[in-house]
Amino acid sequence: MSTVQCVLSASDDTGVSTQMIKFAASISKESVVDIEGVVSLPEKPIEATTQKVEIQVTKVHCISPAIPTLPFNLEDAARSEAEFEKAEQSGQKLARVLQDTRLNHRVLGLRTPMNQAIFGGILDHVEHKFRDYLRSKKFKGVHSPKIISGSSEGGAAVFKLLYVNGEPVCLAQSPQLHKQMSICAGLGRVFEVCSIFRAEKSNTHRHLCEFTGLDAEMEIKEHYFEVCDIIDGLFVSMFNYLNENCQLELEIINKQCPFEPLKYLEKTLRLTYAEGIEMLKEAGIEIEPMGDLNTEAEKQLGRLVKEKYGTEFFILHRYPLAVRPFYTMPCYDDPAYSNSFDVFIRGEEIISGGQRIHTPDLLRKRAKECGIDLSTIKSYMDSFRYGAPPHGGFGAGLERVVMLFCGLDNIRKASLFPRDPHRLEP
Ligand code: ATP
Ligand code: AMO
Repeated sequence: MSTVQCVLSASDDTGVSTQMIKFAASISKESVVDIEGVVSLPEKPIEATTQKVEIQVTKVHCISPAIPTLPFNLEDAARSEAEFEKAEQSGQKLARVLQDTRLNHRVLGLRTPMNQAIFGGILDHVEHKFRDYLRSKKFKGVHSPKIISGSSEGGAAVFKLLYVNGEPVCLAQSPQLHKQMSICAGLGRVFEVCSIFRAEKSNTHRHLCEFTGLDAEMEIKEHYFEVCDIIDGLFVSMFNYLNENCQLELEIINKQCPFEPLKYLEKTLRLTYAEGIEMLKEAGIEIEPMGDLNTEAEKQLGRLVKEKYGTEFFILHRYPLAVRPFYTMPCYDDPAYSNSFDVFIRGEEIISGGQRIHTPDLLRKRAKECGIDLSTIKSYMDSFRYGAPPHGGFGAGLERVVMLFCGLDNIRKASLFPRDPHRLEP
């Protein structure tokens, strides 16, 4: 969507009467109108629009009026923090539109230039590039079931419901099990873009209860770095594409929520988990070496990596096995570690992945050790009994990719109709 200034000047030349001007002035803000007119150059540049031209209106017809009093003013919803601060310093009081108010009236809130840039541009490009790149590497798009018999990731964050026959079932926390089963079925390389359901209990700036997963799975020949190579090529080309082709959208977002362009290398940096822990230790941040990184440690590591290597996008691999899901392949040389990785943007995780266990005995052993009820994943376990190739893959969250690439402070800004523990509407 773009904006253009429309001007009505009463004269015999334009055919515009004073009555028509009165009618136009009575049309409420945000109404849908049909305009006819002549495109012309304005006398001076117009700041509030995205067009350099204006329209000298000759006819105006209101197709669908908006209610006279809107829940909030769109100009207020589109202001940057800097504008508020400037106004406050000069003693002016501008109306702030709180996040809940914007989300309660999402259809209206989505009409701000920033939201149009995100939802009418960036998100769609990210999804398109994801599919496009993977197809160019011979991945096939698949769709797996979202109603499944058990939790696909372990843990408590699972939505439970009753199936048509009364049997308890779950909403898929990821396409993990079925994307692996697709590889067992001989599909070679698959990807899926789908809804993912997580019964997250606490409200954070980066967790949603429903989000869009960007998942891929592939046979590997020798090493999980083959998966990292795909991630590297995919995300670097995606970022290059966004920077080259979405300049207007990024400028619009930057105007309301200023951010520094993402720093990334043409060949993505890979660090081992142990190297990451060491960097944190040298900076005086003590982390249990075989434990998981907490949110603050991830942030600090992102800062240290940026300082040392000049990148805000990197892969941290060879995680301790104990902090990874049951399906993760232990390292061949040291089973306390795993052939797995997380990928970070600006010190926050956007991707998890790794090599998976493809031998039934080891898989059963790890599932038991992780407290998984084997009866809920029977058909998944059986898939590995008919011969299964070594394989690996990854999953990213679409909204997180957009949030972090654009430096947004909240994932809700990258979700069209967000679902969080307190929000089921609209
Ligand atoms: P992701 O969803 O990004 O894979 P995760 O949150 O599932 O991440 P964890 O490794 O479980 O991954 O957690 C990473 C950090 O996020 C930890 O510090 C954890 O405490 C925090 N965290 C995870 N889930 C939540 C939540 N729902 N609310 C608050 N903090 C959370
Ligand atoms: P994981 O649980 O780390 O891994 O999720 C993968 C990616 O999904 C995104 N994500 C979320 N986005 C928004 N709200 C949430 N609540 C949320 N939780 C996760 C993140 C995260 O990196 N099966 C594995 C992936 C794999 O190994 O292939 C998995 O689901 O961007």
